[in-house]
Amino acid sequence: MHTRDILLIGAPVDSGKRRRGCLMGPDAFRVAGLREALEGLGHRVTDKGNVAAEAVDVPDDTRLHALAETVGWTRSLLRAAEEAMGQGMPIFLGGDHALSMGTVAGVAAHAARVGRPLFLLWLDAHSDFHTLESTESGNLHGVSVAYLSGREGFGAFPAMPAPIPGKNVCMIGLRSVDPAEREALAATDIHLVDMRAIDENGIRAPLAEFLGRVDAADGLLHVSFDVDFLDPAIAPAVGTTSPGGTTFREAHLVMEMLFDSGRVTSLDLVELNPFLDERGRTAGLMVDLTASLLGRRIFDRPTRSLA
Ligand code: HAR
Ligand code: MN
Ligand code: MN
Ligand code: MN
Repeated sequence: MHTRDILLIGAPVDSGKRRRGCLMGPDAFRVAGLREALEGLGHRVTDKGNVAAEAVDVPDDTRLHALAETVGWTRSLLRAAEEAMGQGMPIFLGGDHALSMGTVAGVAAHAARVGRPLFLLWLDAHSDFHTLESTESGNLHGVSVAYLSGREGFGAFPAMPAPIPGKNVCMIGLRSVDPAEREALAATDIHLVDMRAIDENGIRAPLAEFLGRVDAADGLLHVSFDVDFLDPAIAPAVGTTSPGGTTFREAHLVMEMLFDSGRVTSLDLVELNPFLDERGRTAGLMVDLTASLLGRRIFDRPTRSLA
């Protein structure tokens, strides 16, 4: 199997919403044995410790929760991600989904510098496609994809180095999309795979189609994995649960297909709130899913059937 240089980078971002606890995520992933699981698959793993938010001089905004702190995280993670891309495959241990503004922006800067197109796979119940104007909650974990797509109105944030075109973005697992997000998404060519499409046609076909396009373009692929992609019955440790999520096997199949594609060059693990977990079960599941993404499998295909 192809051995990879993997960098674990803690991003204890807790500013993207009001309910606290995601700052404990990086250590929960460590305690759940992420490094050991990946080393067991033959990879070289370096734990770089945690990044800290840059101090910034941005006035807070009463409509938006913790704007200045989130801008500070975006700046520091942008630099950390761009640097890490030159060293191996970074896995960003969140932290809430606001962290992806920094990590994906840094990955995009790297992709632009090496002249490769960047693709983004967003595994999430939510589309996170609000702007600073359209958000009703004021929670900035709900604006990340809009920022990364280069939408207007992110004044206090660093300019998105290389906005990702909609045709290079695929969202899978959607089941909670606000009206303003729905309207804005309709004007893009982002690939939208909601839970109904998964119920009717399965999760394999749309992912295979997207991975085919990544391949054809010889692209880099960033995967942003929000814990609420999973059904809350199997992954309770998340602040914004939404019923009707993906099953244990659907999620593992996605990870196994991503491994087979050989395309994933960076990964976010976000929205784990260990304060809400049941004896480490959600953290453990996320570690197992990450292991599937990095080569753990039941058998080498194909298996013999009884037919
Ligand atoms: N759309 C809602 C809002 O803006 C909920 C966003 C929740 N986002 C996450 N990450 N939990 O996907 O508040
Ligand atoms: Mn999200
Ligand atoms: Mn680089
Ligand atoms: Mn979500």
